[in-house]
Amino acid sequence: MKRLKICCVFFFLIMKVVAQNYDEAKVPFYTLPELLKTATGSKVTNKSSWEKNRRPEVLQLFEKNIYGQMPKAFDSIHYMVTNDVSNAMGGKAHLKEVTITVWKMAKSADIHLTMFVPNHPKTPAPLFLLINNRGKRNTDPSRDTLSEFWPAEIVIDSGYAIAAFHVEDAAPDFKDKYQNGVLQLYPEQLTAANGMKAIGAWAWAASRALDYFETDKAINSKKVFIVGHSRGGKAALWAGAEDQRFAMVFSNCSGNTGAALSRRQFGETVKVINTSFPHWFANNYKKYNDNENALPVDQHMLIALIAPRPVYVTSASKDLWADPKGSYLSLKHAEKVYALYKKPPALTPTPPAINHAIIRSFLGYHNREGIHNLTAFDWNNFIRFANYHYKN
Ligand code: GTR
Repeated sequence: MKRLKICCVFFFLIMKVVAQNYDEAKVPFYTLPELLKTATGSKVTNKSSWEKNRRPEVLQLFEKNIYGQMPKAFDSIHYMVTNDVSNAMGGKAHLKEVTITVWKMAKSADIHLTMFVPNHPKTPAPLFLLINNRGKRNTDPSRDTLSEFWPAEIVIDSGYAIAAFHVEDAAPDFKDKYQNGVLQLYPEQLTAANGMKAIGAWAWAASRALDYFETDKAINSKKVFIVGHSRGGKAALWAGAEDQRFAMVFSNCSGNTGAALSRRQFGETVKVINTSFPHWFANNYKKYNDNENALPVDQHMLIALIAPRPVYVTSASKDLWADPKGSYLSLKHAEKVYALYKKPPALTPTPPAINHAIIRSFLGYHNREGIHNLTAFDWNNFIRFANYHYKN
């Protein structure tokens, strides 16, 4: 019986992958919603009207229809350093583990942060914060386990601090358990059609980590970069859109409802993601199953919300499920908002060759050869991109 069940699940997964479109010729004709026109039809021609009129509108459309609201209020926040090793990594870094506790209406939620800060130079360090959606071993504070997913040594050697928290603290990644994290502080979200769910909760937690960095003198909190892979990459983009304190965003293989344009329906679609992961997005998003053209936004507008801050998107050549071309097109279509800031990105008209990174641009991109993953190749390019922008 058990074997039959496993076979059925396996068959279902295969069918799901096979049923998706991977043929460029079959991408439907689509028209993207207008980025630079307000709901009342006026044209947006400069950054002040983008910031005052259009940006808030677009942000609200994402909140209402896709990621849910981002609750801002809580009663108090406390930080407790639970482990402090000033000579970690053979003396080159300072390890801190910090528990962030947020209280609201006598309920609390804990987010556990692991971070390494370079010991030299002694100036406040810019920092990469990873939303970790994989095993906790990937961010091992003891460094007994090393992982390319969070290559702390490489980042420290490049002069940056690195930190991570696990998504489970913010919202366990299961449809019947996601409520058991920060959503305990916001129970009204669980029933609202535009309520925050797991991806929103992960982004919310990233902002609480940033609240902590603002109190830590070893960190340059004006230079905190948010990083996420896949589902974490979706949350990283959302965190960057919602919280303008994040100085840069790195979204790795984030695919559908991340960097990829939904209207292309290439690889994973809105219906597939809402069916497999009903706990990720607001209930309203389900209205767009098989109905992408009715969305009042598409994902290029999410990237535009991060302007003028630099955004780096990656794909992997074998990860068609996450639509590499659709991810590049999102960046391309977001360019016009960067242009309002006189920061025209230097994206080529078509996606660059595999393994070629576009670094010297406000919108950066590479398509790494290989499968869906976050690797040292990706991180090395993140560092190059950060060096380019940070040192300028
Ligand atoms: C897949 C999902 C993707 C992506 C990925 C991941 O199953 O369809 O949207 O988020 O998981 O997080 O690795």
